Amino acid sequence: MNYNSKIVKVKKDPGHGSHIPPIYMTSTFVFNNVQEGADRFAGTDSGFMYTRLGNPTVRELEEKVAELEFAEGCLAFSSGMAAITGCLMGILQAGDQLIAHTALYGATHAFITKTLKKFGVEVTLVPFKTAEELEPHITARTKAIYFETPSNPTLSLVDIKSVADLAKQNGILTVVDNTFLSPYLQNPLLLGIDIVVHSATKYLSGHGYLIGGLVVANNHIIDPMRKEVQKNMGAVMSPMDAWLLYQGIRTLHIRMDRSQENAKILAERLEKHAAIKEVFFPGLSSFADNEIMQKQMKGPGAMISFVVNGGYEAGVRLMNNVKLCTLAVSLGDVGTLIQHPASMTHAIIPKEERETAGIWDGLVRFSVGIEDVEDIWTDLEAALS
Ligand code: LCS
Repeated sequence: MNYNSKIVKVKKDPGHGSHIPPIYMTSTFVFNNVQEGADRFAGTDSGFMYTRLGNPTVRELEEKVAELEFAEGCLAFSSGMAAITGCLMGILQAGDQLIAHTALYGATHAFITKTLKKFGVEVTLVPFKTAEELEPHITARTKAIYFETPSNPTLSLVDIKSVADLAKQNGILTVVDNTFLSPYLQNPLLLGIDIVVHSATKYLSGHGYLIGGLVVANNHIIDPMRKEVQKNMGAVMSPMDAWLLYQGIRTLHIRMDRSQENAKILAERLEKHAAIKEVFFPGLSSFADNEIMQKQMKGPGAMISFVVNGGYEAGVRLMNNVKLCTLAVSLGDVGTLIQHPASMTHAIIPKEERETAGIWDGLVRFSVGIEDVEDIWTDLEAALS
C-alpha cells in the first residue's frame, strides 16, 4: 500500500462497524472472573486491565505511528517532554555517558543538562553534523547519542546515517527527535537509528488542539519501556487525545505538502527582502546543510528561522505587527505561528550556550501554515515595513 494511503486508512471497528474508531473513554476494564484478571496481569491473556497500562484507542494510535515510522512498536505519552524524559530514563542509568547535540529544544536541553546529571548520568554536549565530529567524544561509558535534525530553532542538520553507523560499531543507542519533519518527510529508523521521539503536539496532530508525545522503536526497546517507564512513570496519553491525534494524522501528507510549498516560496522571498539579514531554511541552496538535506529528507519541511536587519528590536516590531500570522509558541499547526526563541522556547538555556548553538537574540522562528501563501506574504511584508 502507498504511504499516503497508510496515513489515511482506518482500522475496521470490530464492534458496531463505525467508520471512525470509537473512543474507549474508560479508566478500567472489567474481568469476567478472578482468573481472567490474574492472566491479564501475568501477561498470558493480552486483554486490557487499566488505561495507564494500555487502552484500545491509544494502542490503535500507537500502531498507526509505528507503521508510519517503519517500526515494530510505539508508546504514546502525555507530552513530547514525557516521551523524551521517559525514553532517556528508560535507556540510561547512573554512570552512563550521554552525548547530546548542543542545539536542542529548551526543555530537552534543561532535562538533559540538569535532571539527568542529578541522577548520575554524565552528559557531553557536542555540536556535531557528522560521525567524524562525534567520534572523539565517545568513551567506554557512552550509552546513547541524542539529537534533533532539523534542530529547533536553527534548523541545523545532522547526517543521520553516518552517526547511526558509528554508534552501531560501538554498541551505542541512538535517539532522534523527528518532530520538525514528521514521519512523512523523514524516517530515521530506515537509516539505522534505534529510537525516534516526537512531540505529537506539532505536525502529527496539526491542529493545535492537544499536547502529546511518542517514542517509536523496535520491540526489543519498546516492550521493556512499556512495562517499566510508561506504566510506572505513568505519563500516558489520554484516549481522547489519542483519538484526536489519530484523526489529525489522517491529513498529515496534504498538510505537510501545502505548508512546505508555502515555506519554499516564503523562504526565497525573505532571502531577497531588503529588511532581512539571514534566512535559515533547509530548502535554500544557500543553506549550510543543504547537502545533508538531499541525502535524508523527502523535503525541507515548513519551519523557517530568520534574522531581521536591526536585530532584536526589529524582530520584536515584526512579531508585534503581524495580523494573519499568530504570535505564539508551538509549531506544525495549520495556521502560521511566529515566535522569538531567545525569550520564549529557548529562554531556559543560558545566553552563552544559546549563542554557541546559533540562537541569537535577533532570531525569529516561523512555522508556516496552510493559508494562502500570498496572504501570509502580504502580512509579513506589511509587518516588516
Ligand atoms: N521536541 C521538540 C523538537 C520540540 O520542539 C518540543 C516542543 C518538544 C520536543 C516537547 O514537546 P511537548 O512536550 O511540548 O509536546 N517545542 C515547542 C516549541 O518550539 N514551541 O512550543 C513548544
